[in-house]
Amino acid sequence: MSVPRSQISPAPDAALQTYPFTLRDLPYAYDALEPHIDQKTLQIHHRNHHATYVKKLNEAVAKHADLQRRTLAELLQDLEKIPADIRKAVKDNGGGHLNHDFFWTVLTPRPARGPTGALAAVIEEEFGSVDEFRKKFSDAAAAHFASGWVALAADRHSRKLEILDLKDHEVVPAGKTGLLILDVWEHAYYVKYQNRRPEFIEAFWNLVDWGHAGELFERGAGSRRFRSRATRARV
Ligand code: MN3
Repeated sequence: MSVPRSQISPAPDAALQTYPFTLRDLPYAYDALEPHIDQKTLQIHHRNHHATYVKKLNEAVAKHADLQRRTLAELLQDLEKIPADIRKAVKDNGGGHLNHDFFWTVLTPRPARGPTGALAAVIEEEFGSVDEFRKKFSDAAAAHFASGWVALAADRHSRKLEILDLKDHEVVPAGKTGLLILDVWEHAYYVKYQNRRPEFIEAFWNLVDWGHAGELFERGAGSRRFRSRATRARV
């Protein structure tokens, strides 16, 4: 099941990839997130689970040449336009590829203590405090039934932050910018934590790359509008 090293290559953000989709190397070593995420789990998660989603996505899109120039984001945005014979495969494996590619960048061996700048201001405004936000996000992750993801996203229309509960490999919908995402499939934690998902969620907070989340917010969420609202609220 494991992927030969040669098939792992640098590639653009999965959302921008077109067929054939590729598995990016992790931006850190497999043991770099110890003790919070153990080496064995991370290796299996990336080189077996994530790699399999990429492989199955490629197998599906290989059958339809007309889809091969579309980016992964485009394929997932318009699932009704995907031929019925591969729609579920694209949804599940494309979503799996996109979410994992995002998840790896949410984690870092050298985390900051918390958010700063505009993102910190908006989190404080919407949730009361960063601790309150963490508690809400953790509760959503612990309560998620069966396999899925929990994400923090900025809605570009309502200009609100939202905690999203995503089933299976549902992705952050168009119109929202994902800032954080947490994998709560059992394969993400079972080797080390078994059924103790809340311990894994606590460990996650020791690895969050808040700098990256802040950049995503600045770049993608119309943060000027968010910021002006946060500034007004403080005056
Ligand atoms: Mn996973």
